[in-house]
Amino acid sequence: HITIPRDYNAAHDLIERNLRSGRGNKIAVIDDAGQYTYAQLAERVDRFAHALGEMGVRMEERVVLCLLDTVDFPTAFLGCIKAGVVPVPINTLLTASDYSYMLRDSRARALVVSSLLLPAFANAIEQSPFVKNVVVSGGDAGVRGSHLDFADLLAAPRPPFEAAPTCADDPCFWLYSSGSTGAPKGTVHLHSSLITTFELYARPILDVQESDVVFSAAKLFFAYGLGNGLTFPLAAGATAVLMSERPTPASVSRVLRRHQPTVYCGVPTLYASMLASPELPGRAEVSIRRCASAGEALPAEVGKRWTEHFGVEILDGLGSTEMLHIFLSNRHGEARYGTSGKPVPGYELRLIGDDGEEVAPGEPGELQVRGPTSAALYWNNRSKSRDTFMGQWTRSGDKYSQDADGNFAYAGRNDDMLKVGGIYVSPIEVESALITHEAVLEAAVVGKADVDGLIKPLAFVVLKPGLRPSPGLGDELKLHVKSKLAPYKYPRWLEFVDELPKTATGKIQRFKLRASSSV
Ligand code: 3SK
Repeated sequence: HITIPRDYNAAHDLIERNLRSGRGNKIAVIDDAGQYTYAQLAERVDRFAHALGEMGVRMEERVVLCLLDTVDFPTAFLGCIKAGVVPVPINTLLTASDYSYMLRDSRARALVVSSLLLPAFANAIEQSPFVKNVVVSGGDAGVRGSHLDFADLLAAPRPPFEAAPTCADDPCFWLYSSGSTGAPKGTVHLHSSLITTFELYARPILDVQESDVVFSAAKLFFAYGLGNGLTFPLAAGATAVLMSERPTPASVSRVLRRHQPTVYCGVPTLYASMLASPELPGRAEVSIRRCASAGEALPAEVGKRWTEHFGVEILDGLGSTEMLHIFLSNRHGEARYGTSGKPVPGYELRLIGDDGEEVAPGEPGELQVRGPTSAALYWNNRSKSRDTFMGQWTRSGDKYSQDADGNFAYAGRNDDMLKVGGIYVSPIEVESALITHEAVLEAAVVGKADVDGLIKPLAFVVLKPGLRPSPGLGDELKLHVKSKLAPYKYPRWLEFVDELPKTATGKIQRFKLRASSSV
């Protein structure tokens, strides 16, 4: 049972517990450019909180953060929270139109953005009636006229910043969550939730300790990465390693060798590609003692091969943006590969069938979860909030079954969403991008497992009358999707068909396409 006082500020807690425990001189964060002690991080957070006030950003207003993983992320995220301002970290891989939507939907008063990502915001900033300040991180001399430079904001000494008088149930930060239809939903999380994910999952299950060096290949803008790479190390008084680069076998292996993390958090696609890579470090070259995986179900073979190589199990688990972090997980010393393990104590799970009742033992059903870290609501979306947050229970959208030993195994999605490299992809969004190509009459997208058993998009395309399929056209269509959407969403395979299977009412029968694939 976790007791959090009513008057509570999450950023103040995550920093202050370390200063109080004499960890001021301990390294809190290592990034590509340097390292920062807990005292330095505290100072940066306070200076950023002061700067928000000077920009005219007030308590409860939102600030969008589109930041690569450097020390500026925890600085801005915690600085906002300490000031009672609500940070909204967003995916750094999205398109200009996604960003336009998020700036308008959140009504963010300010945007904090990495200089490399700024060009994608040009129109979004201009079109937003709400954004008053743009702060650019890592901008060197490139920060333009009215934009502010992150480093300049932190340059001058300031007095300690007194944390805003927030309470445990106040909105603390948002994360955007996507569904198969409709725009992404701003998922509103409360101050009590960050530390609760540490107390329920990271301390007892992942076993994060003060002596650990923690590295998350999943980025901080994901709920999974935010916990692994920021909340957990700070809550434990450990050291977080941040890497701004895209996680690839080469970049991750470099971090494992250079910084010797003891806790490593990845996603199945990356575990699989590392195992196939010549860059994979040998067991004696690394110090990992705990590994976690989430984002999509970990294929059993990938888990077994990793354990054979490093002598460390991967603790595969399931979480969600709505529940903030992992609520179902394997345990150290008893990982059951091919399953997501058992409920994390503090969370309750149930499997619901189509009739609305709990399913019989062994049968698949929709996984619903009850626990203290559930988000409060989706911003400005009453109907989807009511559909997902049903009082005490939150719907996961995933189908699971439970075996006789109590382990839960993934059995597919309730909707048509795909998880690609741990990130949700809506097939409808990919289809919509395909049909903007002049050659395409209709398209349907489903998930297909690759050689490692990991899901990637497969597109079925009907061409306009008179056009002939060719490999060249297939490649062109893949490139076309890449140019319209975040690149990870493009179809890895494409099949030309004469028509799509449909119901009498015109709905695409995706299950028939899944069964019919010839690639
Ligand atoms: O995808 C997951 O399993 C996950 C885990 C932790 C936090 C958020 C998510 C979506």
